[in-house]
Amino acid sequence: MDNHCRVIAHSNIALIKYWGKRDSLLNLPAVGSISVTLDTLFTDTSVRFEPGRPADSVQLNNLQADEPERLRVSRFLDRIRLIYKEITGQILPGAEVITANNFPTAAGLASSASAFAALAYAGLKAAGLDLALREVSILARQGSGSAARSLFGGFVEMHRGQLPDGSDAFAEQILTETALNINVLILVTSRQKKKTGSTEGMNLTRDTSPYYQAWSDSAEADLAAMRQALQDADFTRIGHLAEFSCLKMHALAMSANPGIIYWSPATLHLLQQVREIRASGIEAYFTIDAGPQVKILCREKDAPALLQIFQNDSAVEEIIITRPGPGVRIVEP
Ligand code: 2P0
Repeated sequence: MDNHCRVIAHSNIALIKYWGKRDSLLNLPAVGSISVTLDTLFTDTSVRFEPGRPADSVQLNNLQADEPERLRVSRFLDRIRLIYKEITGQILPGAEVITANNFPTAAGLASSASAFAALAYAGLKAAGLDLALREVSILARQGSGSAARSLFGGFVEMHRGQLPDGSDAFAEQILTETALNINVLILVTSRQKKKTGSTEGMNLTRDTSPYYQAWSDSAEADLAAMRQALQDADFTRIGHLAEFSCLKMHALAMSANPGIIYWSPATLHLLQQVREIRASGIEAYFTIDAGPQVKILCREKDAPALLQIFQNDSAVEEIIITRPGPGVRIVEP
């Protein structure tokens, strides 16, 4: 067995948002989602199963991971150990995991998406298991819902699925990374860790929001509309649908009890800026994940003008320019 594998997986941002779980144990989403994989943001992860190693060790961003982080990785590797045992009848030893993000962790830049996509792919390969990407996405989903999408490049749909075992809750590519000439500008407003994690926020929303049923009931229509807009390469419709889904998700989170507010004053200021810029003729649209950063969708040709505007905005700490990026890949055998 070649017991080592190092991979890179890119982050993604949802255009049609995932929020809520139909099963917490298997981490099955209550709604499907559609995302774009981002070329600039990635996680680089190496997994080495070492005979005789009793426990997994995890290094995260050049530091020893704290115990909750180590446990989350180790529990995920246990899922790979289970698959390995089912297929080979043998036991996989402990692993050394070395992983690093090239962007701020846990500040609404979807670090868990690229992290668990990379861990799933590297872990399976290191174990010598050659699963189809659809199967890898089912595994990655169990680490983090958005991770299933990060295995694929370009525009990706995650299916909610109907089956209780989650075998139909997988992700797949809808359009390649070269299909549309768009940029996603990430306006970083804060590098602090968010207060309410996504899992916690989703569970609270499901348990307390009076709007939760309406959110679930209307998801399929949003997904169908975005699928069609992507097929038509209709940037205007893609942008409007992305803003709609983003505001709907945040309104849902705010309607939990106590309400979850991921925005800062800088976030709201930037949303208003985007709409003003749009009114002035540059087609820009916003989306926001579970954090205060604002992501702007624009046509490639408009990115320089938008950069100029936001570089001079004191609400913006940093701007990361991204475009649709590739799927997971091995960087070292
Ligand atoms: C998304 N987010 O579709 C939504 C929109 C954030 C806002 O998926 O609980 O870390 O690990 O499955 O994937 C972030 O949540 O949540 C997320 P878990 P995840 O991208």
